[in-house]
Amino acid sequence: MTHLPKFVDTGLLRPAIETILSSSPLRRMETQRGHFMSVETSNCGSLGWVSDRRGYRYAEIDPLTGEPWPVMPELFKRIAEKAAMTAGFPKFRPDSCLINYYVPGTQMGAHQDKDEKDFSAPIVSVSMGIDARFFVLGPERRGTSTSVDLSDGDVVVFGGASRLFFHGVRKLKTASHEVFGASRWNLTFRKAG
Ligand code: MD6
Ligand code: FE
Repeated sequence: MTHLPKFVDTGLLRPAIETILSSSPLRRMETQRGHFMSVETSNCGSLGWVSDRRGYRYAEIDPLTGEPWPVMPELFKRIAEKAAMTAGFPKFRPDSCLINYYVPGTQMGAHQDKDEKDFSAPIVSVSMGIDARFFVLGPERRGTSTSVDLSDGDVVVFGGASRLFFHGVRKLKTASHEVFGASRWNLTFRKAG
């Protein structure tokens, strides 16, 4: 795992996110067990990550709108590819960007990202807004975790051995960011198809 602190000027991303969400709004996805995630989610790119009572998968169509997901902005691609290159993955070409929206009190449980076809491609994550404590386990869900505090503009690249490590986000503390207010955004870029 590579942590690139302050790699992105996130203010530049905000208008693009607003445009995406005006077509494919944020929503809370249901899990196979019938719980709703606390984090709100949308996607852009040719494939989007979805979860419902049938499980997790990538879909070409947004189930909320019945339309394809919004196109991935060139700016997003450039940032993701540059971060991947910096971390040693020069061939990374994302076809999917998952947008997660957190407010204080929300969290993301320990999970593995394994719905993509090719695990040789990394996942690039961009954090915006208030800080979060990201935790990383290993190839199994148990054991002691390593923590990384992620701030606005930080990028994490999960590739190679860490690609399938379990990880998550601890419950967000109350905080406010000058541009994003009491919220955190995370973009994860994937080669899903
Ligand atoms: C988050 N990130 O930071 C959640 N997954 O809000 C992830 O789940 C993640 O940061 C794969 C690779 C990098 C990540
Ligand atoms: Fe993940």
